[in-house]
Amino acid sequence: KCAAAFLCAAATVRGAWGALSGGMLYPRESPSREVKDLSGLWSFRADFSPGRNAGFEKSWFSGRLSETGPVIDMPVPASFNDITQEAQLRDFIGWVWYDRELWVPGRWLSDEGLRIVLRVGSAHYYSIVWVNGAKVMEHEGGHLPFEADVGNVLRKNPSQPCRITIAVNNTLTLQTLPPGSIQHMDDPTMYPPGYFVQNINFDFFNYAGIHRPVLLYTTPNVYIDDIAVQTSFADNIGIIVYQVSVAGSSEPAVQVTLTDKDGRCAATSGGSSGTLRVTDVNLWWPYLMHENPGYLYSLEVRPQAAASRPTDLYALPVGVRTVRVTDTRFFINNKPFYFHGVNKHEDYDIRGKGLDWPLVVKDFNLLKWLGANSFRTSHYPYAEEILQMCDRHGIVVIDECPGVGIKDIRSFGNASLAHHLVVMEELVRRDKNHPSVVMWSVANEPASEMPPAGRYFKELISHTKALDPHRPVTFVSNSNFNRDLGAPYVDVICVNSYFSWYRDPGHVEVIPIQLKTQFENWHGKYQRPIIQSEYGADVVSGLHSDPPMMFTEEYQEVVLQNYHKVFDQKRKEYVVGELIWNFADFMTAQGTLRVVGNKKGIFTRQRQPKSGAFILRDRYWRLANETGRLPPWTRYPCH
Ligand code: GCB
Repeated sequence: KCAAAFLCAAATVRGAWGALSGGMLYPRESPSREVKDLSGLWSFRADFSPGRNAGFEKSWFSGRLSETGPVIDMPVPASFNDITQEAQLRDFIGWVWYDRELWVPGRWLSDEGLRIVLRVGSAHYYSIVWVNGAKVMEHEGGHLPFEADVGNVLRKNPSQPCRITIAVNNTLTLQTLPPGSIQHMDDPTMYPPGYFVQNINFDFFNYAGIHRPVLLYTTPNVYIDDIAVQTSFADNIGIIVYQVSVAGSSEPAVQVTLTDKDGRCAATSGGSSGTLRVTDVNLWWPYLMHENPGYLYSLEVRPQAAASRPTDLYALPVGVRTVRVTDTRFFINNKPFYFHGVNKHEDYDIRGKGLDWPLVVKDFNLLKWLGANSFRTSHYPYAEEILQMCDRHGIVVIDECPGVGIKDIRSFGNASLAHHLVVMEELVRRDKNHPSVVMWSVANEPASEMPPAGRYFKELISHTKALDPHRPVTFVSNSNFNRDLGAPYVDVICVNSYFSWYRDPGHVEVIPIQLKTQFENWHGKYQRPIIQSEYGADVVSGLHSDPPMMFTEEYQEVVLQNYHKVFDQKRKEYVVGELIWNFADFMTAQGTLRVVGNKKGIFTRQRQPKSGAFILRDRYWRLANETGRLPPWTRYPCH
């Protein structure tokens, strides 16, 4: 099989799974750390050879990419799929190659006391990285960062520019997250020789490439490798339990200072672990729950190196808040919290899933306009920069891993579980200190009624709780409540349903009875709080019909209103949240059910509101005014 070779190439480089080493602190500048952002234009070539293996056979990494064949300009960060006019590249499966050259500052190279770290914010899906032709790292999985100390490689050739080569393969297998499979079409009367497609079980375009910034950054050789904080409070005293791991020294003394928003010292401590107490603490509150949401302190950590060596400094933003779940309520800071929010995607015209600041800021402005206090990172971890915005603006996050489309029984085996556990470790390692993250979601709509799902989710959820005992864990279900083998292990039931859409299309009148039955069944059986984690209807923006018909703006409105009636009854009992599917229209694979993508957005893909957005806006501000104790001047519509 022609395409088998490139799968083998992916298989031979696999093996990076295993114990995680080191922390994954977000690269921040400080007096001891410099950051060089390599965003911009890289050279690019997709390997269209039949086996997709020419790059390895001909060692494309050993010189400039432009020396081994034609290259095009490719922006980083961005998905490569929509950058050119070629359908072949849009739908490409296999290895793509990026490279660029840069000069590393001379003082970085001459200072042997510095580490120089190369970090990729995320690349989809399997990546191999070379510096000046020497392999420095491999990573399996999109949506999460990976890095390596490249100081030694760079110092071998200080007078030459440095060349970074990154090969990325978007092939999915039954053991990857998300899973996928390659199907070969062997009938020569129907398909050309070597024809194959990649099948996926998820409803968003499988964008690929280098999706987040590539950075070079420095730290001293004795450096802060990781910090973990756990917060709580008693009366007006905030309590921050911290743990610092310092690398490069066997017994470092550590000095910790907490400063408030105005830069005033709020508490100090010494030692690599300890407890800080803050009097008259400003708690971290969600947007619309308090007049001063998203309050962040800064935890400045300094290990004491030998007098002759430079001292590292890392400043971690810290929000003091608690999260707690009972069988009917979700509490933040001991107050009942109701999620009135959205599901999102990292998705936009041209750049696909590439991090894009104008889009990020526009989306936060729209969330605030809408009165949304939360979102789920459906269906994979979002950029750290987005979570930092959530921390600062008080937007609450359900942080989901890329466990989407687990539908094949072969994806519940030991290899899949082992990889899923590593991905959860990577996710918790990256996001554990974000006050905005209040719950982990380990999967979306897996086939959780299949026999192996019981053991799979039991292990996955208990492992996640062991990684982080302080946050609830869920997965998002659309299985039958009675046959869901994972539900017994979750802290909060998250359920998706599309009444009057996929079932009973056109019959909005069935929504109230079916939704009420859904809630009563799930709560009756599991005695857990419930979030309606998806509901909605597709709208082709600008289509109208009265009485409403599917795909018109009026139909989305009336679907929403029917759901809302039942939410209002059940939120008095045990429903703790509602998240619309979806915040904005987004691209999907082509198919008979999709009109240039999924149109269930309340905003178009270009972020213009459909009429459903105004229904939701009225509702969310009403909910906020009811539950949030807002001062009058912040209330809609004056906001
Ligand atoms: C779902 C999925 C989501 C889809 C959505 C839909 O249940 O979780 O990924 O996009 O339904 O619109 O079909």
